[in-house]
Amino acid sequence: MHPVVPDVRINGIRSNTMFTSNSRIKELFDTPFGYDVIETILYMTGKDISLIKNPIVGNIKLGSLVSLSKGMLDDAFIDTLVRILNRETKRHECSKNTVDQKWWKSAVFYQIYPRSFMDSNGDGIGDINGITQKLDYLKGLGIDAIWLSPVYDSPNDDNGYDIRDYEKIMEEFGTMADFDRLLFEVHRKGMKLIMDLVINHTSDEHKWFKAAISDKSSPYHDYYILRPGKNGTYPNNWTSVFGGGAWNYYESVNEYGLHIFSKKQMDLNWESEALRKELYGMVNRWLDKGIDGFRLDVINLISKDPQLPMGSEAIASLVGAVGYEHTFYGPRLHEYLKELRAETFAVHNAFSVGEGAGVGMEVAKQITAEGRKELDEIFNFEQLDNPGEGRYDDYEYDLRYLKPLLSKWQLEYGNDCWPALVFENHDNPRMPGKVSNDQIYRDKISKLILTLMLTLRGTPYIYQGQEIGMTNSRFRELSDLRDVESINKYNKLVSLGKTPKEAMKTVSKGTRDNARIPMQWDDTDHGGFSSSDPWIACSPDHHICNVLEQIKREDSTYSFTKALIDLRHKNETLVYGEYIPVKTDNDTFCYIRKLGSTSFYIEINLLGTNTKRKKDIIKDKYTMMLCNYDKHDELLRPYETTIYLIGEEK
Ligand code: TEU
Ligand code: CA
Repeated sequence: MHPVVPDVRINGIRSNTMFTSNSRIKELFDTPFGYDVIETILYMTGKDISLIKNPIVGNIKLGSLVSLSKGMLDDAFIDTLVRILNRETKRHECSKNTVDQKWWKSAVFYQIYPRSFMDSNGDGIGDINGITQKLDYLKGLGIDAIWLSPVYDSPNDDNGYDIRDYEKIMEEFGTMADFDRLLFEVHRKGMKLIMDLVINHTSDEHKWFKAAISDKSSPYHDYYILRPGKNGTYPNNWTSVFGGGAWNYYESVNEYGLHIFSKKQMDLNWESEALRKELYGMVNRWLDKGIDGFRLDVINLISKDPQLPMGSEAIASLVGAVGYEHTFYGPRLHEYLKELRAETFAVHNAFSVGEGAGVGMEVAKQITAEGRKELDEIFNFEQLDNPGEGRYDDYEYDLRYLKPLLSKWQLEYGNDCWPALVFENHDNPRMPGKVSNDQIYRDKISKLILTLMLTLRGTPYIYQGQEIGMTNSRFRELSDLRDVESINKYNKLVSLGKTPKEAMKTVSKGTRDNARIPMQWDDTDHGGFSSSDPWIACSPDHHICNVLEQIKREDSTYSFTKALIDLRHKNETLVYGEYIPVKTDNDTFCYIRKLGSTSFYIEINLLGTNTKRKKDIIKDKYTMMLCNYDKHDELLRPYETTIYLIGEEK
């Protein structure tokens, strides 16, 4: 059982570890969650830490925030905050020991979204044999490990993130024999393969769910979060991340089932030990096949507060879904992660990277610090949008925000935690399109982002197409969209009074389909992806941006990526070296990576205008290793990124 929060007041004195509404703002700093919340607020509002250090602010009692916020926050909010603060009351103390070397720390990962990568049989849908055909391409680029988005049997309400059968391959993607061959070939070529593990929810077509709603006394009933209504309506006010309420009604049992994502993605009840055992068995069967690990989908959501308390509207206006505060860092999350690891990954020495949307750095430490034996790495997504903006918002991404954010993770994440470096994935529009629609800078920006990923400390996850600088598409009408989340979003906007054109403008910008258009292999009709019409339209952009053309061209994004990977492979300094920030103005991001007597200097212009170089580049001492311009210049040019090896002065 999870620990029960003990009485928080002993003889009227606050015990060392427990929080109440009488705790003061400055005390939040002691806890991982409190620290993250304060950091996020400061980051979003552009304020710095001195605000909290100010005794007037620091001494404010949490309970007083209700009246101070003029109705923005309520007692329930403070109550929830206190509850989460008490979950882990001490921040993790990072180790300063030398970093423990692991294959996944030095590996360059590549994410494949199978539906859009390569279609081998001409039905317009990417498949497993298509991936196998392209392994030499990946090997040629220098990729060490592949993360495969879900390939399990699924009705595809959310493109495979709604699993119907964990132990079967989706028919459209091929067979288990195809998968085995892929795994064999990946290993034969000296690469690793990790799979996506979606164990927060299953499809409503999964046999467990069907049994669960057929009969309340079925042993599977307890596998899901099925509850009777309250006062003639839903069990609580939670909403789905994909829009609308989070509950479906099932007449057969006269109960409601929880779904944080689509109506067909039913949340599993991790409180059930039988369910957990069942999941571990399945995970172990995959690991027995020899796969090298997993990327764990929305893994921070698996523990829900079992009371299912009402969600705060105030929080919902910030995070997008009502009730998220009761699910994103639940009471038993750490316990479940430890158990999952011990029962599965630890037995097979397998790698685990979790997806942790909304998880800040301090909570991330609790999840990934080596000694705690939970996960190896966690994805956080703060870098994907500017503070206060979301992917549907109409704004131009300002790269300058990256510097304080990335620097913080580089300097403070500790030697017993290892960052994951992600800028693109199947859930977000592409970076070059976000920063600037100006074609002249597209390749500079792509190369800039890749430089960050391959020269900062952490494991880089390149998303398919990122290596050629693929960009966002245009979706003109509803029928162009495929993603359930954006279709819901469109319908909601129209129901709120937007014209179809206005709604499409917003949705087209932020839709996840931007990242899901077919991989651009060449400039033929379907971009070399398929011999027939693909399941989602290709972008005409494949005529100017494709693998075939870029492989041949020395100054292409592809060639740059390959050279970057090669540089990293040949220089441990870029993997394990110390990160040393170089103090400059906000418009440039410069740092050194140093290991033993080897140092690299990385110089990046975050703006689309010329500026002065920030350091004297002594000719004899600095050897230019890579640059996104063809020759060196006195000025640091728009979005320029240059990597130098620093040697002894000659
Ligand atoms: O994503 C979860 C997640 O938090 C997102 O980034 C999500 O796509 C976004 O918030 C929606 O508004 C994971 C998968 O990566 C995503 O493709 C799935 O749809 C989702 O989980 C549900 O399985
Ligand atoms: Ca196919």
